[in-house]
Amino acid sequence: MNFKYLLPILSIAIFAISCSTDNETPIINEVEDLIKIQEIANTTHTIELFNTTGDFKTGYNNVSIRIKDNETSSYIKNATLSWMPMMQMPTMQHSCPKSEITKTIDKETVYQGFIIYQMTNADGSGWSLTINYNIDGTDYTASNTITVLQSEKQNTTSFMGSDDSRYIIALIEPSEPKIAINNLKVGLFKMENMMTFPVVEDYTITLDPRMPGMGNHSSPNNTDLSYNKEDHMYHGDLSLTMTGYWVLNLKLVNKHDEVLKGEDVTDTNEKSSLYLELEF
Ligand SMILES: [Cu+2]
Repeated sequence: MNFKYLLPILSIAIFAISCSTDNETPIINEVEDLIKIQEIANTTHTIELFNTTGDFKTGYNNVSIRIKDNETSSYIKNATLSWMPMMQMPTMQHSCPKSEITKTIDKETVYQGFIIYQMTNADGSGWSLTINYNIDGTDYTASNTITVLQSEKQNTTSFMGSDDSRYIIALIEPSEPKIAINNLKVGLFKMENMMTFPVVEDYTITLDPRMPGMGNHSSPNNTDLSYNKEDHMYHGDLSLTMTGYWVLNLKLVNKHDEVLKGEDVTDTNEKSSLYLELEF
């Protein structure tokens, strides 16, 4: 056979092979209902970060993650991941509370976890995010700066308890408050050091929601928050009787019934020093 016939046959063969390879690994989109926050790339992979808003904000952030192979553009299904958010301050750096990263249930290419940014700079700067991951026994890392915007309302706060420990508390649910008894879900973490923020177990968080704009009235049928061993969060009933701005006055109580932070709301004390806010 003449060489000039061989070349087109060869290229058709290569085309056919690459087509069949593509067909075996279709690129599936499992993040259609999410918005991309940012990509963090290295030479081999691109880490894609998603949530429902497309922004990182102070407070609780539920994050979905995909790892794209830069060469094949396919998404990795069998990675194990961990992450380290870091804030660079003028004189030191610190991390924040975060979960482990697990495969999202019923998804092949999506992993998820949460990060609770307790602060940010006015322009959203200061934070970086490092993703460490392992695929088929090989370790990789990808890192970049991220933007964390300031939430309008106080949905998280960092404070010193009377036991000289620093704590971080964050509002998780309701993400869409309703005029109803809402399932209130709060995360509580101890700042063990600049990098370590373990969950605090078996404390109690008392709840007294008030509307400062309307004579500081409360609502009926609220319950204090107790620790749930299943999801490692605190749960209680939050009664919201009307739309508007609410202050959730809290007191943090340890296992020995000692109040570590916060005060009762009274005629002379409008607000606890420990509180979260919401508006709807
Ligand atoms: Cu900071």
